[in-house]
Amino acid sequence: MIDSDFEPNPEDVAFFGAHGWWLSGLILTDAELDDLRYAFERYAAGERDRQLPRSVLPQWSGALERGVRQADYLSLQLDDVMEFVRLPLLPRLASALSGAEEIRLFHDQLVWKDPVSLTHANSSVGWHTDRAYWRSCTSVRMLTAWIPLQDTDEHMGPLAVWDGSHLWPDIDDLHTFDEPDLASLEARFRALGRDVDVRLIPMKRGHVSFHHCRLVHGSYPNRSDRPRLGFAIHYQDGANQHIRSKGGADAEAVHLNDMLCRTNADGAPDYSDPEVCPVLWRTTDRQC
Ligand SMILES: O=C(O)CCC(=O)C(=O)O
Ligand SMILES: [Fe+2]
Repeated sequence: MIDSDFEPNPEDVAFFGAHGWWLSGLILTDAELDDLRYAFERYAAGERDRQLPRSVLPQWSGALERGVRQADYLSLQLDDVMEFVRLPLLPRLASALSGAEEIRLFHDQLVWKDPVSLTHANSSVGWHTDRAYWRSCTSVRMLTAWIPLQDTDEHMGPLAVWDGSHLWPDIDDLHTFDEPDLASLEARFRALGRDVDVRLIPMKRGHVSFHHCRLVHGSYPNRSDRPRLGFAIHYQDGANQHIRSKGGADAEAVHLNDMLCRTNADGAPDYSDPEVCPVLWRTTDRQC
């Protein structure tokens, strides 16, 4: 049965705190997921309801030659996707799991994996942390909801995590989403004495998983005969702000939001710009 009013209990919150991820029961309806899928098909066909404030990306980015492609900011371009992102259920769960009283949108991304074929032999997503891409953020409590658009069993490249790795000290620079050699990345951490505990999270359509921004995660190739679509909604807490910091190789950390958000009085990107990063949940209002 679908439980759209689901409330996490203290054990769920403690599980998220200890493991860095959490899997819901069936909480999304067929109608919600059908509308979302239809919106993604419209996007693939080149349709948009609105344009981004600036054109910052091509229609698809990623490793198209390996069968992995991403589309960003679909909520800002398609009304039905924004309607889905604004449903209170998922931001409410993000608030409960992270302990943040206010949840704002930070970014969203569709990851589309074609089935394995001769040309698309390695459609893995490299082990990475989302935090590595968010070094321009003050917050380390940010988190992601990952929503499969179809039943996603262990052969289809479901989300995979390194259990408990959000508590490790040395994962903040792991911007290796595009690095398909999963075994080498694992070997690097095993050599440091880390206990890499890979957990696959097979999911039914209607399930949602959440992961902490410091949790190492990725996914193996899609060995089914159908595309694997996963929609990630990335959340920031109300206190999050832009900060100047090093992003890797001495360059300053930059996020695409820096090109899209309005600037504050100091000229820094304002991650609370309601056009780009709307408030999705406030515990004090119970709903926005
Ligand atoms: O869809 C995937 O395989 C990766 C998703 C991901 O990196 C994320 O949701 O943060
Ligand atoms: Fe990620």
